[in-house]
Amino acid sequence: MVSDDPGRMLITGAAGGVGTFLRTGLAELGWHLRCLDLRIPDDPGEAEWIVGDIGDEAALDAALADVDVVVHLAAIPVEDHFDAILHANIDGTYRVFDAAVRAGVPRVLFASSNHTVGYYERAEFAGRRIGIEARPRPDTFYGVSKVFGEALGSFYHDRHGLQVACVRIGACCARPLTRRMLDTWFSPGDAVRLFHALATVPDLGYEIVYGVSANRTAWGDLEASRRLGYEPRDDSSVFADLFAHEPVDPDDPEVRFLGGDFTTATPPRRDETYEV
Ligand code: 15L
Repeated sequence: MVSDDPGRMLITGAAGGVGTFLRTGLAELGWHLRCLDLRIPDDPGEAEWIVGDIGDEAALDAALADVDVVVHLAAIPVEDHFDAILHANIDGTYRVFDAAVRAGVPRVLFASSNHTVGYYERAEFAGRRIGIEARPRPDTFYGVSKVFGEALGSFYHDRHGLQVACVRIGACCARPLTRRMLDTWFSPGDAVRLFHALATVPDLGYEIVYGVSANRTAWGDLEASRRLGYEPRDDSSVFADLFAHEPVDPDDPEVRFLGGDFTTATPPRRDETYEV
């Protein structure tokens, strides 16, 4: 049963794509939201907004005061040059975990990614799911930063007793945009269901879960997410016809690797900046 008042939640990176889906749906489930981002979006909703960088300790301390759970989404969401990933995703994630402990926040939900395992070949998992026991095989510096976040969460759990769930998010968008996303699609509704389940499940220890819908062709194992209360309702196969005409070349990285063309992504030059 959904509580009328599940509590107070901070979402970092709340103005971004996944952040917008989550803050809208979680507010509908009764969460009191505080949102931290570099800008206030055009559709801020009822949430309290703090404009600031996760690298700014004072902004983080203000954002984390009196919250029950943090959803940490703020990050560069694709490949970039290492220095940019180091600042936003690696150093930034450290700062969020550290501030959570400082503020006494008991639970952090970390937005990891399917790109932690992007270099596995799809053929290896034909007809079965990849579980979290498979060693990480990140496909980018971006994927490496998400492996770091998972390891950091494990450390903060063991050292400080922080409750942590790392969600290996697939493609969180209104509908799959490519054939590969038929496997990794994470519908906005299912994303809200999973994060709500992880935020409310009693006795969360340390978990890594896959964040995908109940797609017929999904390769991410949903056993852990279901055990923690996730009940996905969507399945990408209703969109399969959109891609049925496309040729399937087994040597195409999009087909060959779980991470698709992230395995061939080259970072932009150092003097180029990434625009969110
Ligand atoms: C991710 O981790 C990215 O943040 C997102 O932009 C998508 O590209 C997604 O993975 C994906 O694999 O499609």
